[in-house]
Amino acid sequence: MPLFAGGSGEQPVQPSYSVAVFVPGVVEGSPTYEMLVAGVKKAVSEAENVNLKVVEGGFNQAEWPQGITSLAATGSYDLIVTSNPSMPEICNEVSKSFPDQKFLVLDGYLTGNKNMYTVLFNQREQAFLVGHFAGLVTTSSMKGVNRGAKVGLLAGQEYPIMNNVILPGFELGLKTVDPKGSVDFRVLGNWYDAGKATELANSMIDSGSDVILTIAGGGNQGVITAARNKGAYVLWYDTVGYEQAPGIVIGSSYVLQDKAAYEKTKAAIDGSLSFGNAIILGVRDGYVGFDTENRLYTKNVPQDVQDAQAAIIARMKSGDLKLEMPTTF
Ligand code: RBF
Repeated sequence: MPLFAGGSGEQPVQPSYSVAVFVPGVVEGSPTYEMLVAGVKKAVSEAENVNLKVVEGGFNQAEWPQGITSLAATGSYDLIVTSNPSMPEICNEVSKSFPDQKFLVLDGYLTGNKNMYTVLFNQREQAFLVGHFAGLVTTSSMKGVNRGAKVGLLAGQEYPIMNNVILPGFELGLKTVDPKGSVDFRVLGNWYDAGKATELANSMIDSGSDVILTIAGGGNQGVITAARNKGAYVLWYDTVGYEQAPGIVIGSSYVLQDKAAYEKTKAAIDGSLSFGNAIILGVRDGYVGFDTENRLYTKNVPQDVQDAQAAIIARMKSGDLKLEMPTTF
């Protein structure tokens, strides 16, 4: 930071620590990034004299390495915080040119960089739980549910964790309920186009999906629109989403990315974060789950479906059902 900010003659307050958040995309509409920013903000607001800058990197992914480089090149930030599975590699590259820069990367995994700390969530457990619930819904007698056990998954884009962890985890959960179940997997191609998401969701519903998991950022709203028009159901993924569309968003998993962002940023500010480590947080740690408490869930989901979902969650919590998160995808 410049030592003398302003020229008013007042004694400038030198921040004791500076944090930059790089959002690879835009904050609005993406639950995972909303939680990232909220968590870091909370940690900064509780600390004394800590600076925070939030930068939106936009949807052009080719520009992200330059965005991280620009932040590191200022030399002004003690910590750069970011999130998504592509960011550890990008930060690792930038780290080679700025060997003093520290990074905290959420929703990603990388070992072997002494200046980086990564937090990965067990998305295999998360996708399994929501897939299991999709199976219960599609085989139920709930209003609007058709014969057959076809369910949808709409992804913003394809990436290794999506293709090799989330999709298979979702499918495994579904097939645990009905071995004949199938997933209609579609890709939006971006993380913002709600109009195109409505078209894709319409097509999924028309070809037999009665419940759709949407992991598409701002595109998620388009899936709600289609489901509302056609009498289908939506499953939310990163944050508890029942309030998004009561009675339509019928099930929701969550990751406590806000809590993790808060705790790890706070530790970095305190000087107690052990950079060089990569951790994985899952159901048994309390950072991944499926929300069965929300009143819109208990009101709109039939009791037998609730009971069956509660039973699988209990098996995962007790350790009876184990789904390891891979670290190579
Ligand atoms: N998720 C979002 O909600 N919004 C985004 O803009 C977004 N952009 C992503 C970009 C890349 C390159 C990758 C690999 C993932 C992105 N995700 C995004 C997905 C996010 O990291 C996470 O996997 C999902 O939110 C599921 O937890």
